[in-house]
Amino acid sequence: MAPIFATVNWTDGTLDAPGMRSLVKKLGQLKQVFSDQSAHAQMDPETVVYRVWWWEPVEAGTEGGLFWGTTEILPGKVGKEFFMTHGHQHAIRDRAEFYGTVSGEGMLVLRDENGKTWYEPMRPGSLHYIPGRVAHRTVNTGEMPFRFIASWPSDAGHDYDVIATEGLGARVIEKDGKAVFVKDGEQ
Ligand code: M6P
Ligand code: ZN
Repeated sequence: MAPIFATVNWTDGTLDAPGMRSLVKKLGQLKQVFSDQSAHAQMDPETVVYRVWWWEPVEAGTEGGLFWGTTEILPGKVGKEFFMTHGHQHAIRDRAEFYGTVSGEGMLVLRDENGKTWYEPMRPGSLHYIPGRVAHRTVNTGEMPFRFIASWPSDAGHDYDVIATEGLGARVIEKDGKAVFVKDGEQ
């Protein structure tokens, strides 16, 4: 087998890998995920919220393989709600994932299949194990770009339906200059 070679810059998370893929998510594509629809309507839909660069050393769907990626969420808010990823659970439900923070500050919001919602603070160096069957989303709670590395199984897939129908059961908003995790139904 030919050697598979890629490099990651551990200081800023940038990745250089063969056939690297990338995506950009703009505000216009994230209308449903933010709660303040009127604030969203007043913002430029072309505003970049986050970018992902990732490496697929094996074909998507391969059982037993792994992917590796860097995500950057820009600083910003829609109303009082901080910029965040769409959020997903894995199409193959029992697949787990690692997140490791490179720079900036954020929160990892998690929701299990029983509807229990919680979060883990993300700071440079923090490492997060996301178990299977747990939906997840990341939020930039700081004033700088927030970057983290992720590694997930190549057959995990993404299921965005849970976010569209039920959300994650909590939101991260700014209150008195601080990022606060507020469960649905709480003030
Ligand atoms: C991380 C990984 C990716 C995911 C990305 C953005 O890099 O979990 O699999 O695609 O975050 O998250 P989302 O797919 O929810 O927009
Ligand atoms: Zn995932």
